[in-house]
Amino acid sequence: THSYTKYNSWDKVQSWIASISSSNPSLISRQVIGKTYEGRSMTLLKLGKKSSSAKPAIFMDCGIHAREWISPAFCQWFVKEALSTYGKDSQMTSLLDQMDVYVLPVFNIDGYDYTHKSNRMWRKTRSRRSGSSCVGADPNRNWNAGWCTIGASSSPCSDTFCGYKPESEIEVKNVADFIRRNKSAIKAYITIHSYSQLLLFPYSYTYDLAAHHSELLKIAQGASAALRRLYGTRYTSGPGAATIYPAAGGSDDWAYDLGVKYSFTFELRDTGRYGFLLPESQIKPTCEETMLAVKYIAAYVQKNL
Ligand code: 0X9
Ligand code: ZN
Ligand code: ZN
Repeated sequence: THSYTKYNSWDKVQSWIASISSSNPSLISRQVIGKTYEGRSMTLLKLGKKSSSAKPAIFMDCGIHAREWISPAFCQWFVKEALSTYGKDSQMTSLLDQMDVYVLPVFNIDGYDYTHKSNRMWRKTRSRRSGSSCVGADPNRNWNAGWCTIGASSSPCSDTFCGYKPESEIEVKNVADFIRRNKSAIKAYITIHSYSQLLLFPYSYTYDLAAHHSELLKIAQGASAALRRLYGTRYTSGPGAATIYPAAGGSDDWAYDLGVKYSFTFELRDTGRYGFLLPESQIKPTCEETMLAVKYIAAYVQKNL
């Protein structure tokens, strides 16, 4: 059975998606944006009060990397909190009245399933191609943003394989197509990874500063401060290249260059003691503190529509 304080298997997340979206039709709806390489449906949740006019939106995905289990746990937590605090928390109420929040609970479903059944440390997709016995590409090196120029590998066996071409991974193409189709509505892109306790923004494919560098830094620092207030967890904010490492083909840089100005990558807990194997006892505190940072960003975006 599904639990917000456990790492749920894909089967459990899938039935949770079905039940939560039918439980509250006035605040949540779902749409399939395509299938994964292995044929699983990628279901996107849309949170927000229905409106007669077009609403601006925030897009958030979790689970780009298969082994980063705290990430899908956060997306599930976010959906639960949004639904249960709408009408009680003034910020959440105003956010969902004015904007839609798209949540993709698990981006790399095939990889996530594989980490539950075969190899806990798998990172990539599970695509195959004739000519190589190695499986998968890194779905955070496969976007068309300085693709495969730095911090990515053209070797199919590498964990940071950039793929055969930009958007060669069907999961990346499905999400990129959705964001392109809804480009005029989408004002912010948030992607959740682990671990290292960082709040990153463009660029990662170059050391050049983004045109909106100082505004993005200010937002990231404000969000990190809000997060820290709950349990004292320290985050570092900055552009990807200088803060973690240069790495091209990432979703954050792609969304930013498409015109989504507020583009952020979270690297959740911890700083390496447990790494990807973050104990389930840390799901609740991690999600509670991360909510504060995501809500900080959402409030900023809302104020600056
Ligand atoms: O390397 C990554 O894709 C991310 N770190 S992780 O340990 N979760 O794999 C950082 C992504 C930062 N953004 C870009 N490189 N575009
Ligand atoms: Zn468990
Ligand atoms: Zn990651």
